[in-house]
Amino acid sequence: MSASELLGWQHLHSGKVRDLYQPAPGSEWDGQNVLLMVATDRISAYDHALSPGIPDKGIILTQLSLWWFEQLAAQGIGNHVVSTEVPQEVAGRGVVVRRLEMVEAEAIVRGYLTGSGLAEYREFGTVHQIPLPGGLTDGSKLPEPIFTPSTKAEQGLHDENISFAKLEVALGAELADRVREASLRIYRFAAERAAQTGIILADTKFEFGLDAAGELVLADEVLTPDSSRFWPAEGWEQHVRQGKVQPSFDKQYVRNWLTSPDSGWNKDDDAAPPPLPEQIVTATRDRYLDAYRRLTGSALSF
Ligand code: Q0Q
Repeated sequence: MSASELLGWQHLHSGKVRDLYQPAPGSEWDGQNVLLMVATDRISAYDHALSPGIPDKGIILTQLSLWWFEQLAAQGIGNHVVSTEVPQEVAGRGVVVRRLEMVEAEAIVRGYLTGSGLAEYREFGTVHQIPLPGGLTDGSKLPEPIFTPSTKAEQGLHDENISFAKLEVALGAELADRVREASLRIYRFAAERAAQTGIILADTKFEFGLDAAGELVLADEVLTPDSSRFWPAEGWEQHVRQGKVQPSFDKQYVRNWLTSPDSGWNKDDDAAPPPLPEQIVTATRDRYLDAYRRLTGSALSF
C-alpha cells in the first residue's frame, strides 16, 4: 500500500515528516471524531527533505512523544491521544487522536537564545519584543523561559513570530493566556527532566486544540527532536564561551556531512541534497535511540 492508502483510513494531509488520516467510510472509526497521525522515517534539514529516511525514526519519536504525554498527564496536562491500536503498516508510529479545534498558533517556548530569537536580539536587544539583558550570545541561557508564539505558515513557508499582544487579538486574551501558561509549565517540567539526563531543551513547539467542552488539550507530537531543539549538555558552556553554534543532539552528523566537502552540496543552492551515506544514517538513528533512552530511562528494542 502507498503512504496515502491505509486500511480503514483516508489520507488527509502530509507534512514534512508526518501524515494525517481520517476514518474511511464504514471503518471501525467511521463516525468517531478522531484522526490518525503517522510519523514517518523522513528527516529534513536546511528546509530540504533528505534521503534516505532514518530507519525507525517514526517509531522512536512517536514512542518518545507518547512517553511525554503520559508524564504530562500525571501533571494534569490533558492530551489528544485516544489509541495506539493502528494498522500494522504503521505499528508503533501511528496514533489515533481526538479531532480537536486546533488553536491557530505555534506555541513556542525558548529557554535559550538561538535561531530567530538570536537574530532579533542582535538587532534590538529583545526577543518577541521582550527586553533581555545585554551580553547574551548564541546558546546563552535566558534568565527565564519565554513564550514566543508564531503563526502557522502554509507548508513550505516560515512561521512568523508574533507578539503576545497580537496573539491575544488572534485568540482572545483568555485563551492566549491559557496557552502561554500551559506552554511555560510544560517547558519547565520537560527542561528539568531533560537536564537530569544530560540534554538541554533549548526550545520547543507545542500545538494545542480545544475539545467540545472548550478544554485546552495538548495535541500534535510533543517534546521530540522534530518539535524541539535538543543540545548535549556536555560542552554547552564551552561553546557559548567560544561563541560557537551549539551542536544539535540528533541532527549534527547530518548537518556536518551536508556542509562538508564530502557531500559536494552547497546549502545556499536550491539543489536537493545528495543521499546520506549509510554511516550518517546509522549514527543518526543511534542518536534518536540515545535520546529516547536518556529521557525515558528505558531502551527501545526492535
Ligand atoms: C492536526 N496537525 C499537524 C499535522 C500533518 C500532523 C492538524 N488532534 C488534532 C490534530 C492533531 N495533532 C490536528 N487537527 C485536529 N485534531 C494536527 C500540524 C500535520 C501531519 C500530521 N494538523
